[in-house]
Amino acid sequence: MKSQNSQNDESVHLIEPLTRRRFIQGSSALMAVPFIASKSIASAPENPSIIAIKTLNNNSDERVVSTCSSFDCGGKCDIRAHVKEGVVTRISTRPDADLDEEMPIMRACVRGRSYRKFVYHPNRLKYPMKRVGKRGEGRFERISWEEATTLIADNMKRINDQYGAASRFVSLSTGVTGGIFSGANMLRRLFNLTGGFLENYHSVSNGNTMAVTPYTYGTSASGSTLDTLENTPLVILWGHNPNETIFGHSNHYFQKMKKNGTKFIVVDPRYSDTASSLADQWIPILPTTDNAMMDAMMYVIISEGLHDQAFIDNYTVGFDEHLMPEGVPENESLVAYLMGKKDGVVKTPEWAEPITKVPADTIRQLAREYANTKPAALMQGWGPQRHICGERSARGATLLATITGNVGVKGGWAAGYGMAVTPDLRKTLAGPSLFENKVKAKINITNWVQACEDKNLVTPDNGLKNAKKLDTEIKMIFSLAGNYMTNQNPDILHAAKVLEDENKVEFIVYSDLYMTPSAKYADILLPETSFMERWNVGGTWGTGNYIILSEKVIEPEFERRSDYEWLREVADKLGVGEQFSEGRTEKEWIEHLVNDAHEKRPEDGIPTFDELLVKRRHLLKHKPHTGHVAFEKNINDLANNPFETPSGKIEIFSKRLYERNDADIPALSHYVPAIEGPEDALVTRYPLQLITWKGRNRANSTQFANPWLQEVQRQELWINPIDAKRRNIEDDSRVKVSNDRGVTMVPVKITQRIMPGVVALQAGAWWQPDEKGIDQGGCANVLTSARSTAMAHGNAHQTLLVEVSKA
Ligand SMILES: Nc1nc2c(c(=O)[nH]1)N[C@H]1C(S)=C(S)[C@@H](COP(=O)(O)OP(=O)(O)OC[C@H]3O[C@@H](n4cnc5c(=O)[nH]c(N)nc54)[C@H](O)[C@@H]3O)O[C@H]1N2
Ligand SMILES: Nc1nc2c(c(=O)[nH]1)N[C@H]1C(S)=C(S)[C@@H](COP(=O)(O)OP(=O)(O)OC[C@H]3O[C@@H](n4cnc5c(=O)[nH]c(N)nc54)[C@H](O)[C@@H]3O)O[C@H]1N2
Ligand code: SF4
Ligand SMILES: [Mo]
Repeated sequence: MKSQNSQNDESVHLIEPLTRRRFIQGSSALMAVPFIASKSIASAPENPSIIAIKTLNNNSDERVVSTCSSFDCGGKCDIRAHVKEGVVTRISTRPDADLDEEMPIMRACVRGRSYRKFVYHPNRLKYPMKRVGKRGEGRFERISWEEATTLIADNMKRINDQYGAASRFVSLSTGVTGGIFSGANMLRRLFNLTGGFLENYHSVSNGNTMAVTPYTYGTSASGSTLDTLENTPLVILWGHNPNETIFGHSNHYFQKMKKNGTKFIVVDPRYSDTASSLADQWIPILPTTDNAMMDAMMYVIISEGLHDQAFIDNYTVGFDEHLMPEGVPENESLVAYLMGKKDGVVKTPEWAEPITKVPADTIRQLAREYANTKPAALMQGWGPQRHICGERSARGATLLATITGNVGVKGGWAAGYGMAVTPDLRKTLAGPSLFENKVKAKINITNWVQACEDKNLVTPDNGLKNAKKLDTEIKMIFSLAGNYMTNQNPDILHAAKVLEDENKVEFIVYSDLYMTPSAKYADILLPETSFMERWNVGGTWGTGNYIILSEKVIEPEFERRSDYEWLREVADKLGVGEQFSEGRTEKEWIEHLVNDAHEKRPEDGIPTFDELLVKRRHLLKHKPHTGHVAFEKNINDLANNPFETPSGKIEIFSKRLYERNDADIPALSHYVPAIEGPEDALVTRYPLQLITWKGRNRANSTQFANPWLQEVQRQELWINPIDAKRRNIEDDSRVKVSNDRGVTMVPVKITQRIMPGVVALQAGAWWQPDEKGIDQGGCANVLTSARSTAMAHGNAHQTLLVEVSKA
């Protein structure tokens, strides 16, 4: 292990006071950020060079602490924090000596390498604060923790008494979801101890595909462990960019496969980093038209006899008239649809070409290649399912995998949701400790603004579960480690307007490390510790197979406290302190949760806390380690292992969806033009489709303010040279991107990496409204729509039309 802290590494910035001062005063990137309140209140009194002096004085030996972050970042890496005299001076990552063939490399990405700047940023919140201006203005004053926790406890009680427990809401917060312990979950526990709260469901990340994949396979766990792809000759990455999204370390496996000769094809409107590093072929496609290409591919495969008839006969329903479920009239099968038996339209590549802008010959070639290569893996990312038609495209690919016999076969891939059966440790470890919620009604996360606005806007038809109506509006919001009240939510301007009205939501508590755009809507703003200042256990994404200790590295500075710590005080004030904490510190809770899972679920191979801490160097594999092929059991012995669908088979045609009779979620997944897609009449006013992607320099909006990461990739609008020329737009100039919902101003990058007709912004840039309310930060969510998907009622951030003009 290296222990030398060389002069030329990144810590130079920290130990050289001049550089540091220059960075604080002169960084234009930071100046652009709305730090109105934090400038004077949160940062001013402290001398930022304290850290610098501490670092300069040190002669003592360096300590290297193994840890990991708890962000929802796609991975979970082995981070080594180099600590001298209580200060992190450098970050390194998993050394060669620790590599393990059965595991991904888990080396820090560029964000991980920059964690130190996230933790030691002068603009980090330092003290609890209380709003003084109008809500949303961002004016705060410093208060004591005693005042903060008293105000919180009093309001929790008052609002409960006045409006009922269902008026209390926990906002989406993924900032601390990669760990088994989080403030948001402990808040749920406290709410449940004092009457309950309004829970939400639906993952904004993957909820649409999670909801629809079971209509094909009976379950959403359609993924295999990635090691099983080792000898796969062909991988099609469909709207999938693991080079940037990490995605359970997929890229680790893909790069190895690439070296061994696997061919990669990427279908994406953008020439993504994954396309540039992996792809033998890039197929650009207009967003929301994926199903048209899938339909045409299936047409080619079936009309040329390349489908796997034996597989179809044995394992599926709905392929043709012989394989239809009872009680469905003629011409509803897949073959009937593709041959145009009902609508007279044969779904040829020539039919799909003008819709998708993919040349017919390319569609034909891809269809033949996919069907002729055995096995082949068509793997979907989640960008396409975050569209209004996301349920259709997620299920569409499962039909392609099915008719080519790539399901349940080593080296194939079932498409759809794509995570393996690996238990989600983050949930299962935290789950049992939450107590029962007495409020049974649940809203979809997409309903939260409506539920603040007017309780009657939320109905069973648009997402309400377990109740016919809501009894009350949301009157109190806690957001602990999320930026979803504004920034990450679609149609920000509408959400902000609702939040500004203090007669609607009466009390908002927000904890973060930074004065984010959502923080400005807080009534009480709390400075949380970072993952380096507390204990946790990180769990990797669903294709991974390990948990990793997130060891506390440094002591918190200023008045920063973990959410759990202040929640304990609130619990005391509400008279439930002992039940809430059971006398445990945060670390003791984590020990308890891990040891409990170790005892109660021996089949998962979860270690004890001690093993994690000492014996096996902070990191442990759990089952299934490797070798899991989704649906292999069902395919090997269907009689004893039927699929969990009503028919017990793979459902190409879903009778359940047929009976639902909703044109937006048809029984056979197929192309339906999307609202605000390229066939919408709105294109006459807003001719460009805008998509967002998850870029390498932040996890959603987390680390947006990290100056090192701002240098990695600036926020800019990608536009094709053809579209730029039509608008007389010059490279690097500022442009205005607009639609009826909002406007954002951003520099432009003219590039062939985006296809004509489509523009793209990286997701997660901070919303930075100027005096006139016009965003100057290139934040896509001032433009996105809060429309929700047909069945899951899920978010559809990706589907929208805009126009771009010179600023
Ligand atoms: N670096 C980084 N990694 C992350 C995150 C991050 O913010 N930054 N966030 C994490 C989180 S929370 C999540 S949920 C995952 C998300 O992972 P994904 O949802 O898979 O990531 P996205 O970038 O949204 O989408 C993947 C690709 O889909 C493409 N795409 C968009 N629309 C369409 C379409 O209509 N058709 C096709 N074929 N392609 C389309 C985009 O151009 C993009 O390259 O990533 C995780 N990993
Ligand atoms: N246009 C568009 N919008 C999207 C998406 C998209 O692709 N396009 N993706 C969607 C998806 S998949 C997701 S998951 C959501 C994510 O939306 P959010 O859940 O809001 O995630 P972040 O934006 O990362 O915000 C997390 C916040 O937690 C803070 N934080 C980090 N660590 C800590 C900590 O230890 N304690 C506390 N208290 N705070 C901490 C960070 O500073 C950050 O402000 O966004 C969604 N929004
Ligand atoms: S941000 Fe995620 S992927 Fe990057 S180093 Fe941290 S844990 Fe790993
Ligand atoms: Mo996500």
